[in-house]
Amino acid sequence: MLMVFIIGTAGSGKSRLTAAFSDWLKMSKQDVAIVNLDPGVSTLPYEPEVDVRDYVDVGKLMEEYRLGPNGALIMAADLVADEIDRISKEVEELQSDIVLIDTSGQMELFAFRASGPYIVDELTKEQKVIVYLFDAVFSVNPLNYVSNLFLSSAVYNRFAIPQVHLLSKCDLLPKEQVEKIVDWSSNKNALIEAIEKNLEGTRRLLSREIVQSIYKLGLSFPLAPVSAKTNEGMTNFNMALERVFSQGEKYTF
Ligand SMILES: Nc1nc2c(ncn2[C@@H]2O[C@H](COP(=O)(O)OP(=O)(O)OP(=O)(O)O)[C@@H](O)[C@H]2O)c(=O)[nH]1
Ligand SMILES: [Mg+2]
Repeated sequence: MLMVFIIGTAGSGKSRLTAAFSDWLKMSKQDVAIVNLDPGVSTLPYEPEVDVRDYVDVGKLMEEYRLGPNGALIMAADLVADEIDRISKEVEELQSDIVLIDTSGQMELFAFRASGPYIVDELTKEQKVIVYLFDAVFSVNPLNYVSNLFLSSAVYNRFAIPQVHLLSKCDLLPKEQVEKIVDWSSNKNALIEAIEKNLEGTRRLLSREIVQSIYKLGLSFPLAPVSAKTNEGMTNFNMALERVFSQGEKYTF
């Protein structure tokens, strides 16, 4: 089994991509299952085989402990970690070739609290990959793009497992804009040029230094554009996962 954790900032398209990619894989006769790890979601665009909401009820936590939505979500993330043995048993029983795992809307709950890496470690011992989504509309501006680059490096720093980077919702941008962002992702000079041209003062300085540091660390984040609406880029997404699957832990981006 290849376990694919889909991560990205709130609203970046995780759930819809999970649904669309699962449908696409089924059409290509692949054996796929879905796990919903978002305890806070009310409706999903797919039917998950394993659903964390069967274990944790955020509404009840709010009532019982008089918590606000964010406090309840933090508590829910920790309760999911407590239930990990039972959830893991369900996941292990799936025996699908590929398991798509939709994660919390609020990325920081999954990526930056201790429970996230614990859940990823304990959920399964099968091969794992993180798919990090850059929301296309948000990434048009170099300042936002660099902030996202910084976040995806922070996610890599937390989990230290192979990571694939996608530009989600690419149907919402004109083709030239998509190409420009994809170019930033693989061509440092193009990105630095955009920073120099569009940003000023501290923002320019900080953005430039963040990019230089990321490159100095040898991290690279080539982006593959995808759309859950038009299915553009699904073949490339699948090929990126197959590369991880065949190269295992040796795979770096
Ligand atoms: N046009 C277009 N819209 C998309 C695409 N993917 C997602 N959306 C829309 O973007 C919004 C958020 O999508 P979701 O899939 O719920 O995003 P998410 O990351 O799961 O959101 P949270 O879990 O709430 O953080 C919805 O209105 C989707 O219909 C896409 O590829 N193209
Ligand atoms: Mg979602």
